[in-house]
Amino acid sequence: MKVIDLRSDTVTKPSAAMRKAMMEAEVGDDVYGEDPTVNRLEQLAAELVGKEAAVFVPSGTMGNQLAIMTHCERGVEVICDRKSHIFNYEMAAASVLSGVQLHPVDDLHNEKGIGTIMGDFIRPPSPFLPRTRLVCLENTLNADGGTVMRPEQMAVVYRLAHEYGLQVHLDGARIFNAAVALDCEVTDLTCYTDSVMFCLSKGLGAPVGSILAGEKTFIEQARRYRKLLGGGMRQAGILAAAGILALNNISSLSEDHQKARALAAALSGVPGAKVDLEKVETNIVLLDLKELPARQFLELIGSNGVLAGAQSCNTVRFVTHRDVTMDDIQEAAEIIKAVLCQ
Ligand code: TLP
Repeated sequence: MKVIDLRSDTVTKPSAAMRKAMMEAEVGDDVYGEDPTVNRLEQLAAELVGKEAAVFVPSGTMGNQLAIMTHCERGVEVICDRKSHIFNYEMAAASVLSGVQLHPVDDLHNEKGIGTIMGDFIRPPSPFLPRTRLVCLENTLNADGGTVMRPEQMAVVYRLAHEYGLQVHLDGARIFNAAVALDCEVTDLTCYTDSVMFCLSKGLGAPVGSILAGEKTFIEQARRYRKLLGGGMRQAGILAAAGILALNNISSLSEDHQKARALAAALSGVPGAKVDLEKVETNIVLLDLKELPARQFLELIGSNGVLAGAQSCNTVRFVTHRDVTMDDIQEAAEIIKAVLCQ
């Protein structure tokens, strides 16, 4: 049976060109800093996001956790959005690995939240309170349906954070989706951050790998922590070669956004479910199933060849990507509608 896999953009497989580049990659021992392909990727990536330096890491999770570990000492607090990946999907790693406390904020990413981080969430000096050290933003915000934070919004957080002596880390797993959706340079967004993580392994199509970028001294320390966590990868040029090619796929992310809009449009108005078209800004579609449990719905569409993920008890997530075509999307929409109408 044909399968249309919309669980995540992480399911994208390396192209033939990537596999060839991987096979032919010039490699060395990256723990000694001697892998020319990794070095090239790190340099390209740092330039792309407008930072001094970058380090290649096995996953987005490791990139975010290295950032937290490097920015923070034990016992401090990190402000993040309640919907953020760092708070919900990283296995409490910030507490386990860095000994920090995450302080989740509702709607950190909109105007309302930007005001409240100042008023209520940055701790005043006190012998009883932890010190606030870092603000983590996420653009696009995955669990909100891939919504985009605009440069003006990021600027407000950045300026306020710096006024209070805090640093700003961006979980930019899908930052290029945000830049493409906003039709701006990625540096128009990353300039309002002290560090940024982005994933090569999602919509950009690399099989493995993410980047953490920031100031030179910050990346030097993060590199030490990468080794501490077992992320020193030796002849990683084989992976970096695919990562370099993945950087060519940035502009085509707009096609993934068109596919998401097409899916959302096809599903809008279907009985028994609701999709908020205005929130479909990038490559993620959230479908509110109202009464129907997400698990039951996923089994039904799965048995007809469409895969998606549960976002909550009654909400499912579809993620569009380069390995599904517009025809696949129309086919998936028909299957989903048939399941909802039965
Ligand atoms: N997200 C995955 C799942 O973990 C939910 C997905 O399918 O979307 N930040 C953000 C915003 C992410 O969406 C992800 C992965 C990560 C970090 C972590 O990246 P990896 O999976 O490489 O550790």
